[in-house]
Amino acid sequence: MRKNIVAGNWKMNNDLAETQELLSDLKAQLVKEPEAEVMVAPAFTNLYETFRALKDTPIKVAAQNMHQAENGAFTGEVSAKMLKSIGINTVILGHSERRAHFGETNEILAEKVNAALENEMRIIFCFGEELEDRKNEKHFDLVAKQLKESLYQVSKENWENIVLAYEPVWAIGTGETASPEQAQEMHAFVRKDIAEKFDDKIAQNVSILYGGSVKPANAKEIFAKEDVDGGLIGGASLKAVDFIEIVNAF
Ligand code: G2H
Repeated sequence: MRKNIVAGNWKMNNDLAETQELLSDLKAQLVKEPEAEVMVAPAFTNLYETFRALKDTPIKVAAQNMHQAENGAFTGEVSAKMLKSIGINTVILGHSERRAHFGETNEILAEKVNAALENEMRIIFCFGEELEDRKNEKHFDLVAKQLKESLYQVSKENWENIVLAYEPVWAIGTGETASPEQAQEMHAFVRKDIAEKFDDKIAQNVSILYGGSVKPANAKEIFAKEDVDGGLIGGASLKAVDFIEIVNAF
């Protein structure tokens, strides 16, 4: 059975003191054992502090990105080995902001996926179309291409370390959300594509999260859809009360 997951993507927000405040709010407000697996992804500078603070809680910690090389002359970058050395075993890859602002192509992402898996890391792999693609009814083709070029080299055994996150670019940080039906339609398409390329068991077991302006007011309705197994939450994960309400939508 696939897992329900709620992951907070804190993006480039919060300095150390602000992170500590958010962490103590999260710990205070997570009063009941969550039904879903819960994760947060802070900026690199706050990763170790977050890992340390959440060690005895059910909340796991992920990085927002990593470089594909083990080490070397890559100024400003962080490797899988470095992340693992501070206890971080999960990484978000392919977020649309990395694709748009930092030139991450499907090919680069395939290298990052391979590097993460070689280092026995779990991946939250983001994909999704832009508004133009949807207007031109190219959204299914575009998503199929993203998955094929970055992810379909993964061996069957490694699929247990992959979590998918469908994030239509037009719904990110815009207040605009895909309707639960639009999310369900794409998630079902992705599951079918994986079943055709790999097998039905892999397709049924992979968790597919929805991301893009999820908030307490819409989480329940989105998570209720059959093929939606949780959310990747940006803006609404920066306030503990909102994030925990979203976690409790399961
Ligand atoms: C999409 C999402 C989290 P937000 O980027 O990855 O952010 O919830 O702010 O749209």
